[in-house]
This record gives sequence, structure tokens and C-alpha cells, in this order.
Amino acid sequence: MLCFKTAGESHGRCLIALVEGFPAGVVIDEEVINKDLKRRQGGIGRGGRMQIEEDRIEILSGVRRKETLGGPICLMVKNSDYKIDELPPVTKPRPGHADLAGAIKYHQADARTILERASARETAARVAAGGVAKILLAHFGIEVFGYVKGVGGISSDKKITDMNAARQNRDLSPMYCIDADIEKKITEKVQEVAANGDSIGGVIEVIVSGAPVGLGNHTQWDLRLDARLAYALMSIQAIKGVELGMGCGVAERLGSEVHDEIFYEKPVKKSLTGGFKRYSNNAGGIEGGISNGEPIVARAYMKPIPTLKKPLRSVNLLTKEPLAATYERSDVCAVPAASVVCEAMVAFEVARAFLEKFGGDCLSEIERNYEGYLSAI
Ligand code: EPS
Repeated sequence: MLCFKTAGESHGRCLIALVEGFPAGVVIDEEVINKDLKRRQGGIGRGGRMQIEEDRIEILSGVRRKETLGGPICLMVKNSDYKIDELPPVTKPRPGHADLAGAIKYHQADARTILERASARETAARVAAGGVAKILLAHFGIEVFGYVKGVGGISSDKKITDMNAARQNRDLSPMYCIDADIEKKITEKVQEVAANGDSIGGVIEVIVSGAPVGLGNHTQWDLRLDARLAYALMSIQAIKGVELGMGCGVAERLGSEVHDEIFYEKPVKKSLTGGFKRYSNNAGGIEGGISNGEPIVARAYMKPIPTLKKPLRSVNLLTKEPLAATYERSDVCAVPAASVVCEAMVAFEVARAFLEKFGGDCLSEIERNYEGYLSAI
């Protein structure tokens, strides 16, 4: 089964992603992954660390002459700011970070032993793993697209009708938005928040287009695709909420306003749904835990980064005296960066579901399985 683990600390030697269960015969273009790593470093509101790092992968195993071999793929991102042994102890836990709960749990007087691993720097490894998954999905015409929908309550409700135009807009936007008006307002907001020594969160939307009906499974709770996407997104540092399609809005509406009515159009060529279509996509492309062939639409809600220039009240871990929480440097807004991480996590989970359904040892076997399925439906 496709899976990955990460290793590494924020100021350790490097970050590692170990991807297992990936088929043989897939050409890995490192630059495609490096492009995502660069995007993860960007966006308005990023902190000083991003001036130090230039995240790039080194493939340590599982690939020969650019093609995957079917064995574990080990991807490394080096840390330029490698200084973990020199860094001072952290005794002033930051509210909102793992510092305090981790220090108590691990019986540590130095929260650095916790924060080095809890830090969102780990997401560089996730983007590397997700990049491999995206390359596989792209081979089957499946694209995973993440963008910043809103920051601090300023949100775009622009409907995406053309994925290419949306991608072009996002790639030109320093805030990874698809809506220029909203981008301007968000940028001003982030600048204002930065000037006040505060931080701010936002909403990320991820759209998976080109996925066929039939990914995920209704027969067991942990096989449901919607549940798996929620898990994947919620596991990202600072994500506090996830919704699919109409999301929480379904609780306020009637059944007749929520469910996506069905019609049929005889397909002229192979179709992702066998010709069954919908008048709307409030379900966000998943019904009963199974993809229904419509675009999969997920949203993740990110809290503001806990490290504040104007620190919040805290307590010394040793003396228990009140004081201000630790501040070294931090992002003011990491929502654009998180959109790249959300994209990676969704891509990995969709690729996992895809391989469960069509999996084989090598790419050509998966191609046969997929073609056979599309012909059959
Ligand atoms: C991050 C690197 C970190 C932070 C940020 C994410 O670098 P440093 O701690 O050296 O400044 O900028 O981490 C957090 C937001 C966090 O809460 O830990 C990165 O590479 O994304």
C-alpha cells in the first residue's frame, strides 16, 4: 500500500520523506517537485527562515535513471539553517504551539526538544512526498490544485470554471489567490497584521479534477475517501477545520437544496463517470465515501501561526513565573505555503486510493487496469 513517513527536525541536518508502495516505471522529474518546494517557501507573510533556505530534493533511493524502481523512495531536503545542537533551550512555551503539551508529556524542561519536530518546517518533506504522488496522478490526467481562498475573514467566492485560467492566476499571484480583488485586500491585511506584531490564518481550497468515479470505499469507516482527506488535511500543522463541497453549510439547508441531481448523457469517448452527470457539485465529488467523478473539493481552515512578535502571556516552564512567550522569528501568514502542503497531502491520499483501485507493480500494469475499468463503466 502506498504510504509515506517523514523524518527530521526544523534545525536538524535535513528533512526526509520515505515513500513506500510506489509503482515502478514512473519518470520522476525532480524539477516538478522543486517547483512545489519553492512555492511552499513563498507567499506574502513568510518569515526570515525562508531567506536562509533554498529547499530542493535529493533522491537518495528508489529511482534509477529518473525512473522509479518499485522500492522505497527516499527524498531528502537539506536544512541550510542546521544548528540544532547550538540552539538555546526554550523555557517560555508559546500558546497555540506544541511547546507546553509536549514538554509536559515528554517530561522536558526545554520545549525545543518538542518544537524542533512539531515545527511546520516538516511540511517540506510532505511536499516532496506529495510531489511524487502528483506526478503519478498527472499521468492519468488527474490534477490537484490548491489556492488561497481567504485570509482573516476576507474571502473569495469566485467560482472556478476553467482550471487552466485558475492555475495561471494563482501562479501569478504573490498570495496564491485566483481573484485579484481579494488578493489586494488580503495583502493589505497581512501588512497591517505584520505591523502590529501579530499573525493571521485563512482558508485554503483544494480541487482534484480528472478523478474517476470509484475511489475510496463505503464498506468500512477508515476506507471512506472523505474521511481520509479530512485526516490528511487535519494532520497539517495549524489546520483546525476541514470541509468538503458545501461543507458545514449542509446543516443549514434542506435536502432538496443540498443533493446533486443526476442526469445521463451518452459518452462520446471514455468518461470518468460512465455518462452519469450532476447538475451541481455540493457533495464536493464524494458520496458514501466514494468519488463520484465530479471534481473533489476540499477546504482547510488554518489558524494564525502561534509565534507572535508581540508575544502572548505564558509561564516559565521551570520557575512557573509569568512572562512573555518565546519569539525568535516567525511567519506572519503562512496560508499560501499551507496551500501547497494541502495540495500535497490531498494528492498523496488520492494517489493512495487510485492505487488501491487500479494498483499494480509497474505503471504499464496500472494503465491496463485503469483503461479496462473506464471501458467497463
Ligand atoms: C518553517 C520553518 C520555521 C518556521 C515555520 C515554518 O523556521 P524557524 O523556526 O527557523 O523560523 O518559519 O515554523 C512554524 C510556523 C512553526 O510554528 O513552527 C518552514 O520551513 O515552513
